Amino acid sequence: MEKTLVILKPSCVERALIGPVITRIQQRGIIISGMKMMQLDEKILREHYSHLVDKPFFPSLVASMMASPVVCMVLSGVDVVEVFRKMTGVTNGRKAEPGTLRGDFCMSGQANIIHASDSPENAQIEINRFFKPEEVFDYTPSNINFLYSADEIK
Ligand code: FUP
Repeated sequence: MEKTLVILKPSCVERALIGPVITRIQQRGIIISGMKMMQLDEKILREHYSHLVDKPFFPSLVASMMASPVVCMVLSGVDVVEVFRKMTGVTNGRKAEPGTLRGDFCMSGQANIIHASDSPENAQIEINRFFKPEEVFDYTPSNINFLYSADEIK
């Protein structure tokens, strides 16, 4: 089943929004396949945000991502990368649609509570960056037949 990498950022952890965000993930029927708290450092953030290192906001982005521990998650589901990007909403929380996680829970383009992989290819790279293989659990939840029809998961 497709997987995506999600980070609940310091703006999520410090604002006590871990619970509400996880509730929305589970209410949607997305499977949690891995989850751990981590303190990120500059090395991993330079890799993770390599497309942004030349931006003027990069130092403040790195500082914001190191301001507290984060919660890293691997989520599984059919088309989960696309589904979860839609649930996340656009980068700037002020522009994100109500009903999205950013649109409901934040007001910032940097303190925007959550990271979500933007393609299946990047998801695999990002999962390998933040998780060891033995930290990702490829189990089938007992309610799987109530999450999908048989032909959707064959
Ligand atoms: P997204 O995929 O929505 O997380 O967006 P990007 O990969 O473009 O940006 C990654 C992070 O850089 C954002 F989540 C927050 C930070 N950022 C800023 O701090 N300022 C900006 O103007 C744009 C992005």
